[in-house]
Amino acid sequence: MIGPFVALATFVSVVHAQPAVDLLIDHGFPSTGTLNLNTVLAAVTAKKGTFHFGSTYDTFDADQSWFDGIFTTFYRHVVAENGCKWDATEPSQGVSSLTECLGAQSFANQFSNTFRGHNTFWHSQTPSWLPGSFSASQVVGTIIPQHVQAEIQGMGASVTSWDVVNEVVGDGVSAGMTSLQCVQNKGDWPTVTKDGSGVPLVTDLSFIFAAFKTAFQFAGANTRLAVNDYNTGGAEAKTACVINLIKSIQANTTIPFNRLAVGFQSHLSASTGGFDSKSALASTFSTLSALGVSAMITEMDIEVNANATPNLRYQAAIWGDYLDACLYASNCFEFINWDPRDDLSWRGSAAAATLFDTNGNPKPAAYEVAARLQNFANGGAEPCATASGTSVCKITVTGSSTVGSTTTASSTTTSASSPPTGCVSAQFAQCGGVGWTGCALCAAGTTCQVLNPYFSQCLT
Ligand code: 9MR
Repeated sequence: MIGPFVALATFVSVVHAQPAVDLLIDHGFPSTGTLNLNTVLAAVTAKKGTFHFGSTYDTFDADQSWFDGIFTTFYRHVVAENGCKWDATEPSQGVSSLTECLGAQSFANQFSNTFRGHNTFWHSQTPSWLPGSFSASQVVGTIIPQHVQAEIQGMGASVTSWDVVNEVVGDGVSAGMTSLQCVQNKGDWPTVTKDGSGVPLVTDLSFIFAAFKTAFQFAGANTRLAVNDYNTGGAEAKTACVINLIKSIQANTTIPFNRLAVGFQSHLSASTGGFDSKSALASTFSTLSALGVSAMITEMDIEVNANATPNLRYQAAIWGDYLDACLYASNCFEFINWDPRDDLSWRGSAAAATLFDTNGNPKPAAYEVAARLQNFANGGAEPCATASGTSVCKITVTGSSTVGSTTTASSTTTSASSPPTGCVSAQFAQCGGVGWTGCALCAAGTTCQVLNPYFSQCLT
């Protein structure tokens, strides 16, 4: 987890030894070669009803051909890294300018990706005409509703979710604070005249309610409306704040809980205290589920202390645990990785914080993510919390799940359980792939053809 975001954030990296970890890629799931998630993501979507896995894109990103490829085969959901923020979308008061935001959405459409919106309100990346220039009643009554309406209407009903408010909770919050105290603790516009000024402006939560009311009025019927924040997910006081804030929003806007969501940004570090445990995430997601509220991982990246194999394996374990927390939760349908490769990351190349290296090649975390998706799609048991290290978690892959017999950390199982004999798969049915335990024989006139390591199909 990292500290508050400022334009040029500096980070204090504390060097911690990372534990040895056990991964699915140690147990028969591919750890080399080309990755194509299309089949497995379709299978995950079929199981969960809906599921979106993606990354950031802006129209001004360089290396377009790499983006074209990776958003065709791996990331299948787009969020504009910057193009939908207030400075881009309303550069002059009352003038809606959605060129960059629409450009990112059009890129998504071009490659049959889905698209999510980030964001309609943030104290940062505001246009220069805004903070410090208006009264509380102008901000709440006019400025915010106009902006939210123009952006959400302009982007259309297909947007899967909107970060209606981004980073409105303070970093110095403590247990037991009210939603208002949580938000006032932030000390940024518009609860003060401008960021850090200390002079009160909006003295209640009306600016947040105004944003949500407008979003609800103009968003698509299936679009989830989120409170998005960092250093949240587990038992932190800040997590309690976002949950309480969701309850306040529901109570004051009458937006149904099932249209609301909490976005857990998840800017993490692969070091002790740099991330939440899977059980803590599961507990938080379950609290939200009991309300009917969705949970989403919205900006995942993980800084490593060194770009070396043990660190990258630790990174893979944390990524895998966060993904499993989402996959196995009944209310988590979006998982977004912030920046698609290391040299494009806002955390800098040296942080090696993404799934792909500076040459655009998949890192261990990318293979592990593919494996977790496949394990889930196959109906495999949920792996234990791998980031807690091998002294606590050795993955057990049972015969009834996906990749063969029970294993320990030191053993490797590379093949599926023996497929049943005597059964035949019809044309177009699956007949093999990592973890496949069904029929391996194909109907007459078809043969079992390998489409990717995870999926072989009976084809003519
Ligand atoms: O990744 C974004 C970077 O390109 C921008 O310069 C920065 C400006 O503050 O915002 C980054 O994205 C942030 C996101 O919008 C909100 N959560 C924190 C992200 C990283 O700072």
